[in-house]
Amino acid sequence: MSERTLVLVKPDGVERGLVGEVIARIERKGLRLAALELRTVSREVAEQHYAEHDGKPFFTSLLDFITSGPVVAAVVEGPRAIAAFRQLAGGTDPVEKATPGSLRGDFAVEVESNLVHGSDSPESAAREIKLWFPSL
Ligand code: DAT
Ligand code: MG
Repeated sequence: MSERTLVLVKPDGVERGLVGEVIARIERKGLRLAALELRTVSREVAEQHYAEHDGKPFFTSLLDFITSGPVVAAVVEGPRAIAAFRQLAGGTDPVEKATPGSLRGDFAVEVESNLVHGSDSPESAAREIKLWFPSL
């Protein structure tokens, strides 16, 4: 059964020229791109995207970061796409939780600028795809 997930290459990844690396790993894994676009995120969309973190100590800083430069937003599809991309991404903390071989494990150090976002559940994926790509 095919699934869809929302993937972001965050501003650090775009700035560092790692968009191709992320997309190559997605395709190599056996997932497909259903949508792909370079975007600058508004504060409003950023707040909605990260609504679950509203009130946490890092929320304002997270919004500042995600709106600090262009991101690449993608809808990625394929069997088990949600969990498969989370595996490619690695854990949230690039040093403590992401293993070498994962995107964050290989290319990131700080928790906040951890290169990529991927939806964490079917409910999040549906909500995030609607937010980023309402016409899909
Ligand atoms: P993930 O992106 O792995 O789904 P999350 O949803 O828990 O992680 O958090 C969203 C983002 O917020 C995460 O990618 C980086 C940032 N973040 C999470 N925990 C943080 C913390 N303790 N300090 C600073 N930034 C944090
Ligand atoms: Mg998350």
